[in-house]
Amino acid sequence: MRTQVGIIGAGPAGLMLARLLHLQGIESIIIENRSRDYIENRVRAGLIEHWAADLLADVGVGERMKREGLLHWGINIGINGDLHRIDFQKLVNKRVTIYGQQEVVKDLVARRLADGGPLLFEVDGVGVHDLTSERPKIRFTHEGRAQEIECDFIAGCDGFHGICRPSFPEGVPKVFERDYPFGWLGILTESPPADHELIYSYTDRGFALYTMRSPTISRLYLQCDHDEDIDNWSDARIWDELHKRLGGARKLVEGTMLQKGITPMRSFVVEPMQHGRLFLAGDSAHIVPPTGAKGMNLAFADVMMLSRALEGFYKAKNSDKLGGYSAACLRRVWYAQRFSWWMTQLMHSFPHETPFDRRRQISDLGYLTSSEAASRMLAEQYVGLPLD
Ligand code: RFL
Ligand code: PHB
Repeated sequence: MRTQVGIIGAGPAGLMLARLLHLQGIESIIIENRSRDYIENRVRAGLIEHWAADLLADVGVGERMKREGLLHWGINIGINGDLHRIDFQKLVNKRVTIYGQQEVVKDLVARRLADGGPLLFEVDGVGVHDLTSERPKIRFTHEGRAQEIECDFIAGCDGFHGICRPSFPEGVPKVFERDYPFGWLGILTESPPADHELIYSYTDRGFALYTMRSPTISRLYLQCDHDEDIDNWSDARIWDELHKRLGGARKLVEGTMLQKGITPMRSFVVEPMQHGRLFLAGDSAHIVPPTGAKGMNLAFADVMMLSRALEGFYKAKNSDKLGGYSAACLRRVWYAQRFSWWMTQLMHSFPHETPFDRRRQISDLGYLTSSEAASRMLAEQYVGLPLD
């Protein structure tokens, strides 16, 4: 096979890139190692920044999001049960959209198939080759047959555990990372949300987040140990802890659990995000802890940059933007890293923390929720900085 851009991974990054390229008349082939059913039902992100929701609508995949997504013009910050609202509308006149990542993926897959594909599922043994030549290649097996795609460029959109980042030559990439001594236990439940907007709840028992997917489905997270075993958490124990960390400020209605799982918390960046003709985008290049709700949004920002750079190459025969891709992405990536780290250290309890540390967090939260300047600083970053 032969194409202009070979895309590895059909997550938000790979699917959005394919759509952006299609709109510019640039060909691509997407390969994905999981099944369509698997990627369309993987429960992950839920919060879409203002510009990213506009992007989904602009590229023609926003119709269902506009119908089913929830527009939020603020969030609540709980400090040991006291709720304080941060009013995005007043502070920055922007909103965020609540709409599940798996719904975004479904909409993008449907669009891709309507565009005529190609999108190959359940590929195996993927490898990338000749990255510094003008004809990089992707080799894999599909339906039992060995395949090769000869490309002009390869987009590594294969997530944190993919094969693209490890294909950089040893010693080329620099890694910057931080692990956190806790994880998030997340549940999806058939019950109405505690509030019509999100509640980020700081408590002496640890952090909890009360979010949602619809007026009848809640998505709830509890800070837990980083090596926690989900089997130690019965449904009753999860609900008990969620009630306690909400602190009586709102009523939490219990319902059937549709899904539960534990997510580790990590900050990670690889620099540069490109090697030869391989360009990384999304989680393959960086991971943020979910406290700032930035991961999927960053994936969209990367592929916007990449599609502009590829457009420059094909339409204006200019490689400058391709050469500057990594540097252009990393500016935004580090803003999001800093914000996500800041939200995380502000909201969670840490092992070995001292009473001084707790007082400092409470004072930080008090300032954040009472100073208009501090609230605006949070709001501006939370709704998403504009794309360069
Ligand atoms: P993905 O979604 O991991 O997609 C990568 C795809 O590549 C496939 N793949 C391969 N395909 C072919 N060959 C191989 N060798 C391959 N190896 C892997 C995988 O099967 C997969 O389909 O990466 P992408 O596209 O970069 O998207 C990133 C987002 O998924 C991620 O950043 C977000 O989910 C992060 N995140 C959030 N982001 C937000 O913007 N807002 C949120 O509210 C938010 N909440 C969250 C989150 C992530 C969470 N977890 C579970 C990590 C909440 C949680 C709990
Ligand atoms: C979600 O709705 O899953 C969600 C929202 C905000 C976050 C993380 C996850 O910070």
